Amino acid sequence: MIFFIIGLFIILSFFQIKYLFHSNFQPQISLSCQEGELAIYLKKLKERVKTDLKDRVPEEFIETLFCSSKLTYLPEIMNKSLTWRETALPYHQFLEESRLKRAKEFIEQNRELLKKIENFFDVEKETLVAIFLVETDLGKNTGNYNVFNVFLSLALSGERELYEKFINPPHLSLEDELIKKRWERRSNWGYRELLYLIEIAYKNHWDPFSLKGSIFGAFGYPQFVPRSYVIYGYDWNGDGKIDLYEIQDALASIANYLQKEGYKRELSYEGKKKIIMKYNISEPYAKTILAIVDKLKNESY
Ligand SMILES: [Ca+2]
Repeated sequence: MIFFIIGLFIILSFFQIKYLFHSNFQPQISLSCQEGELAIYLKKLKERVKTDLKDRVPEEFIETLFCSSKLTYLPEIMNKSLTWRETALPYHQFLEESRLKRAKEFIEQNRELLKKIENFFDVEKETLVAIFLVETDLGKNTGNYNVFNVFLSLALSGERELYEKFINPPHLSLEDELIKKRWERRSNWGYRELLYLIEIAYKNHWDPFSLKGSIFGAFGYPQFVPRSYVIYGYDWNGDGKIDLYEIQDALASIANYLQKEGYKRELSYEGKKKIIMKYNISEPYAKTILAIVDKLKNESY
């Protein structure tokens, strides 16, 4: 009997450890440019960034960033990036009456501003507010991940040795060609976004470590990644800065994004869906946005 209990305990412990490792265990590894096993990878990345941002960002700025005490390697980001399934997200919650009511109130409170933006970009105010609602719950939830460390981590996870040491669950082996391709794409993307972020931070005098966002580095009310900030960010209030945490700039930036991708008020349902999927490449997302638009236009709360 005693052996049975010990055996059971061992089996349970094993499952618990396994569960913790795969589901909740999210290591954060502090990085130092001076010492530690990751210093060599950090240095390599820093030199690559310096080369790619030559003549655009001074080397001293990059040196300071890559020696910050806030640098952290988050292996979970690459892991999540490889397994993310947008279709599994509970978008239906955004069609709950209480949320729609708040969206409607938001339209009432900002009617004049929304109307001006709508006419200027030819994007309905309901579409702007629907995106604002789904992305950040009307600005309530803009994410808690350190955006700089998110892109730094994706770039570092592109080092095969680091991937195999810190991530590498059996179902995401780089021996699998499809996984390998996705891994390369995701780390290259993270690296490019890191470059954009460093350049934006330098030009705008931001501390990039103060920027918080989603697990994949989307920040501000519209949840833009740094590249989107550069291409679609819009200074609506004319203070010389594009501030995605400021309501006027944020709404105009969403409108500018959609317009630049071809959105027009007169487009068909399918036409609009296609453009919204350029904002977020997910059909359930686009359908949810359009369902919210329909309710905001046609129902009173
Ligand atoms: Ca502004």
